[in-house]
Amino acid sequence: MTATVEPTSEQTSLTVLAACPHDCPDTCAMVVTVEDGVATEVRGNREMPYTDGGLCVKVDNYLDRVYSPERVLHPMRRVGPKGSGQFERISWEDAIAEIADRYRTIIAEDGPEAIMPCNYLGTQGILQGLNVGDPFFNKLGATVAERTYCDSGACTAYVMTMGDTAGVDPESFVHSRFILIWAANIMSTNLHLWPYVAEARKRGAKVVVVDPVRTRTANAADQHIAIRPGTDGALAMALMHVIITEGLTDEAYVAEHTVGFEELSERVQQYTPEWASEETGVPVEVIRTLAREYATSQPSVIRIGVAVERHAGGGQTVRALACLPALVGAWRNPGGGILQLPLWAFPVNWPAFMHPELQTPGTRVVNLFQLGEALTGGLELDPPLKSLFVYNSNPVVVCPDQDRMIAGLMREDLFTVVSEQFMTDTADYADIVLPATTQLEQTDVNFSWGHLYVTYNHQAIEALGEAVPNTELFRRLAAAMGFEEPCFRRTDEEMVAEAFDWSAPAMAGITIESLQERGWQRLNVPPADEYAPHAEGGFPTPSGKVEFVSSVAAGGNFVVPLFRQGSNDHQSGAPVDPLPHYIGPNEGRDSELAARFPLNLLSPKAHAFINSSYGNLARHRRVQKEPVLLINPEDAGERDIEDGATVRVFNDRGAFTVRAKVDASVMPGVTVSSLGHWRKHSIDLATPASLNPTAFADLGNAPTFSDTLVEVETVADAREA
Ligand SMILES: Nc1nc2c(c(=O)[nH]1)N[C@H]1C(S)=C(S)[C@@H](COP(=O)(O)OP(=O)(O)OC[C@H]3O[C@@H](n4cnc5c(=O)[nH]c(N)nc54)[C@H](O)[C@@H]3O)O[C@H]1N2
Ligand SMILES: Nc1nc2c(c(=O)[nH]1)N[C@H]1C(S)=C(S)[C@@H](COP(=O)(O)OP(=O)(O)OC[C@H]3O[C@@H](n4cnc5c(=O)[nH]c(N)nc54)[C@H](O)[C@@H]3O)O[C@H]1N2
Ligand SMILES: [Mo]
Repeated sequence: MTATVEPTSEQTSLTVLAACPHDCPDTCAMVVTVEDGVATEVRGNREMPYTDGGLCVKVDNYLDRVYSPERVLHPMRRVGPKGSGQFERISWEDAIAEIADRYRTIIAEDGPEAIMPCNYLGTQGILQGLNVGDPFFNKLGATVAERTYCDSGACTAYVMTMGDTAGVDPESFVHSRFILIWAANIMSTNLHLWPYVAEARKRGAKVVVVDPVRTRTANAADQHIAIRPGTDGALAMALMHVIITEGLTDEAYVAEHTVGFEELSERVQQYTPEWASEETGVPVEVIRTLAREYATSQPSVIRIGVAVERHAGGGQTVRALACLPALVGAWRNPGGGILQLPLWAFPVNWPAFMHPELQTPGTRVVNLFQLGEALTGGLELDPPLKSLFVYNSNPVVVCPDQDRMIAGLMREDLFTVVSEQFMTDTADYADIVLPATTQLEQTDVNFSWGHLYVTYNHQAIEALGEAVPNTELFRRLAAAMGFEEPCFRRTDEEMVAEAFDWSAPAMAGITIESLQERGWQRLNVPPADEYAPHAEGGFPTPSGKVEFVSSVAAGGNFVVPLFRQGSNDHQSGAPVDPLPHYIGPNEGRDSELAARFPLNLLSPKAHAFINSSYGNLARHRRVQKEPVLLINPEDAGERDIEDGATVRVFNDRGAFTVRAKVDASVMPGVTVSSLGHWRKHSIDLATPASLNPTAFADLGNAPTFSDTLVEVETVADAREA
């Protein structure tokens, strides 16, 4: 297999090693066939053990994306009213000159903080991903975008408890005797983990899923525990209560490798299974049995999904879950412990990509969840925001508070630039649209947040039209702004060389050349069959132990720098109780709000989209089908909602209209409408984001998407009228 970078005219057919660009734990190794400069096939690389030649329903059809007639291929300037989608083609020179001119004027009149980037993980490689614009915006002095969409709260909680350890190698799941999948729909969102879970089951493991919804994953498991959204912390605390009061702890492991067991024992007294049952809706006996089986079936493993953090007490829930494996000594053997995101195993050279030293200390920080408020005067901002630069993200669909976001984007005095592959719901509101390449047209190197392999993505084809990679976009912008630092002139090849600390122990045996040659390489860690990273403790916390009483928590709340353009000088520092505890949902069922809005709305990931990406492509939309609202027959009956009826889902923040799907797979009190469908395809120009709150969870400024109370009513369908 050749790992060729540039197809040449003499070669008519070649294979190029690539890697999936998406924000997904699987980070698949891919092989691209290129004939006469045109990519004709994208498939999984069979040589890579973890992803094993498989792709998913999204990326199997990646060529639909690359060669879509809807690709944005040239810079464009808005000619119609904002949001009308009317643009004219302009040159790159004119686009860059216009941006630089507007920036100079805004900086002169209002200061650089009137400009703000808005980005996330449309592409997640080290070169083209989360941090690609950070040096530029840090140097510009722009408002710092705090981007805590995903796992920020869980990371804070996890680091507070166990430090930045990778946790359990997913490939050692085959050795687990008890697999507890908590708020993760693996069959849709982490497909390549499932074979390891299935193999463990074949060897006798029990698989339990904790989710308000009987998902595909829950269906495939041995047991599904339906839990009220946002009450996971109560269940986790009660599990510790049972384990400690029934003497099911691993006393020696606790004594040697943990801190604060006595305090924890005292703390969990109040969290009885009876109390937790009231809170969570899970029967008392189910809680007791789960605790006993989890503790005594060693090695046991917990796989936590990102969804566990998306409510008011999400951080403390992860704190509690992270304590459990140490309590029962699960870490002693391969396949025991917890898996959140093994990102920490990769010695990524983050400072070389974020350049935090270019940031002026004290620069204002605005969290992206508050962007709608920030753009419409709801936040007291001086200077107000005058320009937004969106790349790698589609905030209209993925950010809460959609109605205010749209109102903000409609502002005549807001200069909005969007770098995109497609005319998304956000790009429609741009003043300038810039064309971005897809993964086949760019170079990248990837860590993974779901396995322990580094992957390399060779550019397979020439860029289509005038599309450029994000790295090139920021080189052009930096040159136009006269930024002289060497980091703004680096080539992609130089960036690859800076991607990792190649001398770190985890990179032993991995060089740029070997990686380019093979396309993937496992980090230098023990084979999965022998890998028990914390059998002898050695946690990267200040004490070197699992901290039930967290010394880091005692220092207050914080956001991991990765999520904040590298800056570390804006930590909120709000005091945090150093012992795990239960925080119920903001929008709880006993609240005054619940009297008006008695149902909870979840907006989990769609099977055939990746966040809102692919939400425009015909084949993916056919697989995903039209957006629906899942509602339990009991709740539907009370509201005279029939299957297939058009319903309006609403709360004080907004409303959207969809078809109802009456479905007992969701528990009573819960409704579900997947993330990712585009606003412009909806019945009345709104998606679940119009109902989602901007409130932060308890730790790491995480979102509270699952903490959304709504009411549902039938309406006459405008489209049928
Ligand atoms: N097909 C597909 N795969 C993806 C993505 C995608 O969009 N589509 N996105 C990728 C990204 S960015 C991420 S972060 C991961 C996320 O992957 P997951 O963590 O699996 O994310 P979700 O699908 O949002 O939520 C998983 C489950 O959590 C449940 N849930 C929601 N709220 C609660 C709660 O309060 N308690 C409990 N116990 N369960 C709850 C939902 O019902 C859902 O079944 O997936 C990645 N993979
Ligand atoms: N209601 C609700 N909201 C959620 C969530 C939820 O569960 N429920 N999940 C949250 C989570 S976990 C996440 S991770 C976020 C995801 O939020 P985002 O990272 O914003 O994800 P996408 O919606 O896929 O938008 C990415 C955009 O980047 C573009 N893009 C892709 N590659 C490139 C590139 O190389 N260059 C440029 N310039 N653009 C590119 C794509 O075309 C796409 O439009 O959403 C969050 N929002
Ligand atoms: Mo995510």
